[in-house]
Amino acid sequence: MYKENLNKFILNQDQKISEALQATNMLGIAFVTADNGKLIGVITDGDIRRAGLRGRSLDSEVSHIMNKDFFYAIDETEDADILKKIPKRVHCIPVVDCEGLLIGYKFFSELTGKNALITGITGQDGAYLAEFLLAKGYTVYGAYRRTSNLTFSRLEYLEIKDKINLIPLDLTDPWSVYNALKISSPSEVYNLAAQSFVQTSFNQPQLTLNINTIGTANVLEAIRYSSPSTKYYQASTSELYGKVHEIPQNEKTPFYPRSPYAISKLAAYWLTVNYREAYGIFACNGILFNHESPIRGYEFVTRKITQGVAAIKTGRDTELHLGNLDAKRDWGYAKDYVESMWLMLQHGEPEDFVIATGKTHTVRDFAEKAFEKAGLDYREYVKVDEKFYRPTEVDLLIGDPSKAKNKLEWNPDQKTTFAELVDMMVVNDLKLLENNA
Ligand code: NAP
Ligand code: F7E
Repeated sequence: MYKENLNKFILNQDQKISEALQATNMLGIAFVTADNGKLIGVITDGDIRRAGLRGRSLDSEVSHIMNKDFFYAIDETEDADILKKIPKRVHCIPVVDCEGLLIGYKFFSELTGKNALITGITGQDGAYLAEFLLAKGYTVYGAYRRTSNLTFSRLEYLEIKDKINLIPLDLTDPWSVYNALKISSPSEVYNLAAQSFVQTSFNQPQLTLNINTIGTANVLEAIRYSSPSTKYYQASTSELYGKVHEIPQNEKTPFYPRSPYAISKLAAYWLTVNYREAYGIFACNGILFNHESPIRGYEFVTRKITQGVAAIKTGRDTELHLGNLDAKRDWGYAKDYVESMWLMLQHGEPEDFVIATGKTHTVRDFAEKAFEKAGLDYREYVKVDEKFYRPTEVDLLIGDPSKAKNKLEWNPDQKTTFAELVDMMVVNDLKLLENNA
């Protein structure tokens, strides 16, 4: 019964469903995955015509999966037209393993590779990444946590709030993570949510570990059990290098974390590597150096400085209290950096990448430039206050982004410079305070 009308072809993971359908000229389709969840072929049609799998053919009985609930009519047309023609009751497609056993269902949109789930959507990077993915045509699901004073101000600032499907999620609650995956059925997950302020991690180490480490395990577990072909981005950090062993720092530089934040992110880094190696999940660490913007949180030093400059310039304040002015950071622009997150998940193999400008500046340099932009001399306004010192400091960070340059074609030399970044942030904060006069 299977020998007739046999259509053989291999569906490559990057192929669009429309191409697959054109190749088969079929009415129904089931996708076949390997043990690690990767798509390796298809079985076509409600009549159980069989597709070959990398030259091998299936021997087992598969007819039981092709019941009429998953049968639908499809033309050889563009995706949007296909979608319109699918009967309403069909929401997903059966997925079978190499033995022909049903192991789950995939949403149609998932197979077209267009759904992305971003945790930490209310944060700086979440907002810029959502803007970037929307422009690429993705359906974006943004996960936010319940707070008493919920704000989507960054999404409103970028005028994208209405374009995002918002899902409640707390990274520390495994079922909410699982549920978010179920609702969004993503082909890519960007795990950006975190307790991200280093200073706070010294006062709230357990909370930091819970969110950043256990939270990461929760996302990876949910992917492993419910959606193993979903690609995963982990927001790793230059803080892993801490007391640096090498200058500049690259993907091979040993880690020496210097705060509970960095330690929590170190475990999350290794969880990501381990799920890649143990379960074949397409999981990448982006080791991003500091990146800032006009929507950076006010507690981080760059925004604290630019807001301070604006407050002094507009007569609202007379001094700015800072901690260690000698700390050196490799600062880039957040909007440039989110592109690299996406590039990592489009790369042929899951790997880890350093993203940095390759240049470093002291906090003093930043303050000097920011005050200068407003026509002020920082030495007259900046006061050093030891309460902003950290118990253990990261003195010097400077990244070597050569691997990202070569393999992802992400080139910091074509991105926003340090001087442009400082200017942009000062101008924005001045405008905000002037408008708020
Ligand atoms: P951010 O502005 O502080 O945003 C953090 C996000 O995480 C916020 O949306 C926050 O929600 C959310 N969040 C915190 N706890 C959560 C929980 N328990 N459940 C769900 N969501 C939670 O940070 P960012 O600068 O955008 O950074 C994004 C990621 O990159 C973070 O993981 C950070 O550690 C990492 N990273 C940042 C940099 C950088 O320079 N920006 C560099 C390297 C790595 P609320 O709005 O409710 O607080
Ligand atoms: O501190 C010094 C401070 O808080 C930068 C996070 O996004 O980037 C960020 O972590 C430097 C430190 O960022 C003040 O001691 C001086 O040396 O802006 P920050 P961070 O700690 O580098 C990494 C890559 C992340 O992953 C994190 O999530 O500035 N500093 N005076 C000060 N810092 C603050 N916040 N406030 C001061 O008054």
